Amino acid sequence: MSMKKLVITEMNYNKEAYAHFGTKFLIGNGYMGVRGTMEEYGAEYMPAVNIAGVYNLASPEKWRESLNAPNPFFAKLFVDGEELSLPNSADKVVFHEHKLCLTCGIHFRKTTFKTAKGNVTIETQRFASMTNFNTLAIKYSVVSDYDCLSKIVSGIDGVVWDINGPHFTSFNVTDNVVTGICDSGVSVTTSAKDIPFGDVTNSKIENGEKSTMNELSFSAKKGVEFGFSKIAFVQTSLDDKISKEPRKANFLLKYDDLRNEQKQYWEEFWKNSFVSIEGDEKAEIALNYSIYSLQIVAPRHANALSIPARGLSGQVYKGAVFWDTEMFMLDYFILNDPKTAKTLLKYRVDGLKGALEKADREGYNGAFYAWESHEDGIEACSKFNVTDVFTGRAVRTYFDDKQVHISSAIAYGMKKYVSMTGDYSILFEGGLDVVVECANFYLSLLTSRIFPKAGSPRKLEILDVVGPDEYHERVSNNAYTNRMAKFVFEFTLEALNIAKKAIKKNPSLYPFPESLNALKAGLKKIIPDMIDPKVNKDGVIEQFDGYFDLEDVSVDEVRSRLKDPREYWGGSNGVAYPTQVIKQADVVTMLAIFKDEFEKETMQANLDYYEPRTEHGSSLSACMYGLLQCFCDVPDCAYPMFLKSAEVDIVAPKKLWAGGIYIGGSHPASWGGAYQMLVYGFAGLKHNTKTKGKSSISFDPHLPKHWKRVSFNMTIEGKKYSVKITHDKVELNQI
Ligand code: IFM
Repeated sequence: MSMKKLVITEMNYNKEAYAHFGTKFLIGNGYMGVRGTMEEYGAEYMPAVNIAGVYNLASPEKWRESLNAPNPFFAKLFVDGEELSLPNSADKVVFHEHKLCLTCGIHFRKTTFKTAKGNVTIETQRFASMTNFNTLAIKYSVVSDYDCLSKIVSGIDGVVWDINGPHFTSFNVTDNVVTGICDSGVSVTTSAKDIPFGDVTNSKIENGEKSTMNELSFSAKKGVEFGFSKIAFVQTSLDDKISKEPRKANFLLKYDDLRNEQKQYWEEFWKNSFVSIEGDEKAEIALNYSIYSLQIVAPRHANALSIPARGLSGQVYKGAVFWDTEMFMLDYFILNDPKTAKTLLKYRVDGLKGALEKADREGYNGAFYAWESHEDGIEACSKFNVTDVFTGRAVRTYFDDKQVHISSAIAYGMKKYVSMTGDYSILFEGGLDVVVECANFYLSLLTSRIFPKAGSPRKLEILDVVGPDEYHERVSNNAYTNRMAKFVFEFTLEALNIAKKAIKKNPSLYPFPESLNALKAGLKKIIPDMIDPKVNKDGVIEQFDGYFDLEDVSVDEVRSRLKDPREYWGGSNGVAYPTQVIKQADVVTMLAIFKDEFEKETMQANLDYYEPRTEHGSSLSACMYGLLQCFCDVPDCAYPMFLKSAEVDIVAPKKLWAGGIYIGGSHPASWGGAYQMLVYGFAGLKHNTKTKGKSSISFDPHLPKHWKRVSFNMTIEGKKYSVKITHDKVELNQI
């Protein structure tokens, strides 16, 4: 597969775009993400070294969230006493280029300032090492076209951007080391070593209360480069718990060696993971950007860790893990990096404790997984999760206590992993307990009416939930939730059968208590009694009881009813609530998942009905519509949905506020959704699970007209394949 150089570039300085570019130019390595902000930016411009899996609550009236480490990339330039920095010196900028090289995993910046005497150019390159997980590196060079006396202040800035902070209530600062300490005892240490180059005339260290800075003075000659390289290390007090290996500060590492390693890592990575889309460079770049982005948030350093809904781009959504991982991102890892896929699922095994506690707290049995999950499955979602923009008052939301479909996503993830990798080990490492407890949870949600409507049989229903469309809260018989609950029952039976067989061969694998036989018998009886979705005369499935009776107006009409663009559309006060306008794919998600159970006409009828009524207010929406459009063989309609998903963080964001809450940052579910669209939608991959010990791989491609050929590699059941698809040919080769 030929691989072009993949680079994302922005020319000219745009002060207003700092939040968007911080996300768009993100680097990371799974241990941490570093926002693509300028080196000289202070906390108000949202720089962040966001750490995976480490959380803190700053004070009871705030929300628990992930931590940002003291920033070792801070640097500011002074030339002949004049500060040259952004945004302060924006009026002096004569050239500005901001680049992210996906091919080598390095962030570049070049800015030329015009001073009274001539031009001064800063060039930086920096990366988060893919081979040394707690390690960051930067090279900062300056060149002027006149002789000057310069100073670079380079250090570790402990004044970090926080949403629900400040988290560090005390600091330990010594030369080139800053430790931020939270009241909980959790601490984060950033240490660094600067190696200056050029004619250094003086260097001294200034330690403040929260920061340590090197002041490097240079006597600079016209045209001669000066600056520094720096290797930095981030460590947390939880490293031993989270990481596979202890994380050390290794000051023997050299910038150039690390950079070479970094380039080699990415070269190898792309050899296997580049997806070629001949005939559409824009789509190719966007999809590979999504793949790069998934790779930089993949927790390869950990045994059991997952990916937050905003990746490692900051603390939005509390740095929490959502159903986004299992429903949207997991497939990419299953097909490309099954080890990481297992790490993601093991996070849910560790989270079972929190899920059992949540179910108990809410009055159910089994495992009720968190809507916003922190370590050990703790629910991070507040019962008042949005703010009324007019009164400033917190509004009661039902994301955490009624979004019961989250548990089914975890079981669904287990099923996908087991069947596509052929690796059942996860079931015996806690996965089976997860699945069984999810089944117990849904069993405890089932209700049957004592007096069913005349003529209708007594059926099992699930009442009072929030489905994927979060705008309509506390609804009954959400078609998606009901089908997913049924899926959990079905998969539990399958998983228990797998377990029984494996235990026969190796009884020490899993203790199979008698209660599981009883569960099996119970599930078999219950499945046929579950209520079927309600379908109207046109084949449209009702999203929930009473949905068709709601006001039928357009998305634009509902939008026009907003009195403030930051208003929350959902909940009983929201503009969408009394209407059929929905936030994101709901019935459509169900159809995309269970496509083999429905006729094409039904899928198309539902697409036609729901698409005009969907705001796509969530980045999880477009890819599900796009997938279903592919399954309905209308790939050219699916194409804009694909671009919307793959380009989500490349183009300027449209919606940054929901009910007074900032929701900017990166969108891993959308990246994963774009990947699913490519592989399952356009390429039409089908992995048919084992019957009589055999499984098969087939393709039902639906390429957009202007695409010539799609090529990618994938791993299924431990075998690696190369796939090449054109409009009239499918080539699948084991490699
Ligand atoms: O998980 C999603 C949810 O479905 C819609 N709101 C945003 C969450 C995080 O991406």
